[in-house]
Amino acid sequence: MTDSLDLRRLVASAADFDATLDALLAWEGVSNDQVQGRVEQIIDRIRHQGDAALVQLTQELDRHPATEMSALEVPQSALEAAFHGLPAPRRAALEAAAKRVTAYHQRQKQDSWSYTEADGTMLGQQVMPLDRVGVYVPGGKAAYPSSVLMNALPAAVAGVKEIIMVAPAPGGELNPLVLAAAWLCKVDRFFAIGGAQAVAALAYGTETVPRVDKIVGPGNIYVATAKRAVFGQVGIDMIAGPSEILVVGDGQTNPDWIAMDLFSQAEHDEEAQSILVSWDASWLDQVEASIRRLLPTMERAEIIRASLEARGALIQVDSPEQAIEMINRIAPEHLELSVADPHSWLPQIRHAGAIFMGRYTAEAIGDYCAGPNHVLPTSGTARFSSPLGVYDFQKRSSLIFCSPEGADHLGRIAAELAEGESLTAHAQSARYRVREAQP
Ligand code: HSO
Ligand code: ZN
Repeated sequence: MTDSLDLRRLVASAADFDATLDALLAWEGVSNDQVQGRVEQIIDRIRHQGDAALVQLTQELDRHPATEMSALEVPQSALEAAFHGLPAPRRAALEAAAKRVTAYHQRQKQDSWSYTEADGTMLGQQVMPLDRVGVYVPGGKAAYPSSVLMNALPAAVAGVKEIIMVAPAPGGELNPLVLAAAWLCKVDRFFAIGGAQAVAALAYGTETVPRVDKIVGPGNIYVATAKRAVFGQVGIDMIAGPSEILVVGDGQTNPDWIAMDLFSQAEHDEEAQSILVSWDASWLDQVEASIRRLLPTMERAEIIRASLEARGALIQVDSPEQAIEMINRIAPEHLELSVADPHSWLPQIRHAGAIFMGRYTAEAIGDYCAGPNHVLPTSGTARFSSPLGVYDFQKRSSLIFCSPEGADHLGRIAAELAEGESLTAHAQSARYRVREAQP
């Protein structure tokens, strides 16, 4: 029953608060011995039997009717048809979102750089895009066209030469909005494959699926386990946990807005986490009343309720300073600062995937069309990692050019150190280019 919602209310000054919050934030992550074993078998089959295994596994696991690999590739004409088949407003919204996401990401592009020393020696860094990238798009509940844009567009902006997209097609069915988004992002090839078998095909290549250099995109436990397993053979992005939002409010925002912001992440899945923090206890009461009133009206009421009961909380703190401590401790994927002057808060916020500033900034805007990426560090990993971006599809090579003078100067230093390491070939190699050592 949605009206018997069991909502957690915590007070930060309570004696057991720290332990309660730690337990609430704990996230097991994805790992499971049984899944691990199954995934290893699948990877092995794809490595050794290529297309044949891929077709077989896709038939078995996705109930896809295809009997050969060519039937698992979605032609560009089908992507284009899906795009043109969208209702005009949906197509326009997708285009507007793609344009804004592209514009934002263009700013992230890193350029090569170098500097030249007085003796003509030059040092630098050359930045190049990855050659080929695989983008995994999940099926089922999480088949988000917005994620197609968020994963493929930064790669395109980086200049990746070839983008291969994969998405499972249960029963042979693909989400037309996903295909349309793939067309809009100019994805080079699209395969209707999924699960660990798709990850393995991308990592090792088959007769038909080209081997990629990096695999990005969210997926279920099989996909996440497979990505971990192939890491090293290829690059991977982060392994995403359930979606999270932390809203901090000063008590002046419409409580219904805040309730809906909490719902917006809770509706992703039962394990999503929505937390509200404020120093205004009566406003927390008002938001709680909004939550209770609005929840039964939601299409995904049961998922929202399960998420709020399992992992949600309304937390009363003493002060804005204590709210800031809470933010940095939680290191949320999404932080909403529903306060009068969010700009003044920024210097103190050390850990958050994305910061939504002010009463008018709904987190949902960032999920779709503001411009920044919606692939963000979850489960406290904002302590050490960043949103998916163009930089994830670029790599760097160091550049060193020695002038004859530089070779002389640096050769002496290198030779001295090489001798200290008893590496005489190193020492001699450097010394050959030292002037006085030359014949
Ligand atoms: N909020 C999700 C992304 C998303 N939302 C896709 C809607 N569609 C990432 O945490
Ligand atoms: Zn979302």
